[in-house]
Amino acid sequence: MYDKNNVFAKILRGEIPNKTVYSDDNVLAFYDVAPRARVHVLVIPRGEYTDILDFTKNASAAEQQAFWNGFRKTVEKLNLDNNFRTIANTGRGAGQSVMHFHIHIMSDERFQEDF
Ligand code: DGP
Repeated sequence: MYDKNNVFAKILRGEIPNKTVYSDDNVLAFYDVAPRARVHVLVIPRGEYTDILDFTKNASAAEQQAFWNGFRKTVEKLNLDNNFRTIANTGRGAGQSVMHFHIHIMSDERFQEDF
């Protein structure tokens, strides 16, 4: 069940401010409030999906295509020189704390050294 009061739903409604990187009719990308890399951005669909499984099962093909277009445009705007990591935590057991589907984009020079 999607909770309309999760923080990303509030961000989408403009009830919580965000530092936007990219926005269109289907997608919002904004800086993570607690960055764990030099660049740490979250990309979310505007539709109400709890996680990547919900999104890939229930979003229309058009929504899914629009999401990945927004994802790519976000990466291009960030000028990461094709060096970045994507993470989609799924389920509380894997560390998902906000139950609105989101992809982390993280980039940091120290990623060369570790996993
Ligand atoms: P996850 O653990 O995968 O569910 O990631 C949720 C991320 O959301 C976490 O890195 C912190 C970030 N976050 C939580 N609340 C806010 C907020 O109000 N604003 C922003 N910009 N990020 C938030």
